[in-house]
Amino acid sequence: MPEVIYSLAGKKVYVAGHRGMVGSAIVRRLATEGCEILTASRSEVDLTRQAEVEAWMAKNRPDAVFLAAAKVGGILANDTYPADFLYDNLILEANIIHAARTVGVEKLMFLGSSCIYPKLADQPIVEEALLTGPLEPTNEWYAIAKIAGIKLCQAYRKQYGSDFISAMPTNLYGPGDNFDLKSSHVMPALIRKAHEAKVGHLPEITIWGTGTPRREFLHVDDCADACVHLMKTYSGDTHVNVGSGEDVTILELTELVSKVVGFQGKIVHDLSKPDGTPRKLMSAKKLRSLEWAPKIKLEEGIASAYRAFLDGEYLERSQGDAA
Ligand code: GFB
Repeated sequence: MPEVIYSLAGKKVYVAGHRGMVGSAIVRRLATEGCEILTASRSEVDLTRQAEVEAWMAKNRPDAVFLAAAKVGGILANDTYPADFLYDNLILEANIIHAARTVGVEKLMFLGSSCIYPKLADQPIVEEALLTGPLEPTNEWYAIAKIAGIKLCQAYRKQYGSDFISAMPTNLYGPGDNFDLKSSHVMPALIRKAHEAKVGHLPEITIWGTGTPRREFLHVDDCADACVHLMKTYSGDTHVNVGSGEDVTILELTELVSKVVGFQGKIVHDLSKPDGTPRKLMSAKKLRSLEWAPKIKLEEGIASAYRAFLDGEYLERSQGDAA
């Protein structure tokens, strides 16, 4: 473990987006840090309303903030609701980051996404590849909002000396995921499709696109562990990639999910749906140099996500919600 430069013990730590998959995993992970965890429901504070965010922050005065609130969704939701993905994410991150500086938050972590990188970036993608080429069109709206979040942290660090850092997780999955087939990411969609085909004795499942795109997956509990680790041990201008360092094709993933779920039928393709970016494997070098590595292997993680699905521990949303 590298030197702890910011201990969370005894601190008031606000997790924005605590009902989402990532925020709830961070709340679970923080339980052993000896801190007081602050959360706020949507009825208490609407994060898209500046005055409400400022009033809540002034009243509660957190010492540290994990900014895990976001409008999120899979490839189709991103492509269908560009205004929501751009506006909601820009406004909520600007509100929280600005208010955090105003009330003197000591440390803030902004969470982004691997889609911030150029569509055709060299693989594995290093942090320095940011803003070196055009984005993937299906999610450029979300990506622009997330790039703005990184820039806000850098700008407040430069102008005010605020210790605001950014982490960029890869494609995440796990308990608390969105299993709505129109708006979800690929992992929960495949778990649901394979399960429903198995119990319904259907001969096949349909996946979107060609199955050739490659994606990197990380269990959300590993992601939360990495975020807490970075919060305690990292301070710097540059965002940090948070991934597993390994990727698979969507077809390989479908086969693995089918194996875990116990579905033995055929896999067919809906080619009217987009493939998205061909590959986005992030370099794990920076995070490894900070002495963090994931613990949950893909097959084991899928099994735990499937158990959570069977237990009904999932959120179903119409267009995606807090990350
Ligand atoms: O996870 P996903 O929706 O998002 O899709 P992205 C990944 C790949 O899986 C794409 C394919 O090539 C999809 O075409 N796929 C196959 C499916 N079957 C399905 C299915 O039933 N549902 C879904 N959703 N996909 C998102 C971005 O990109 O990743 C966000 O749009 C964000 O902005 C997120 O960055 C992490 O990996 O393509």
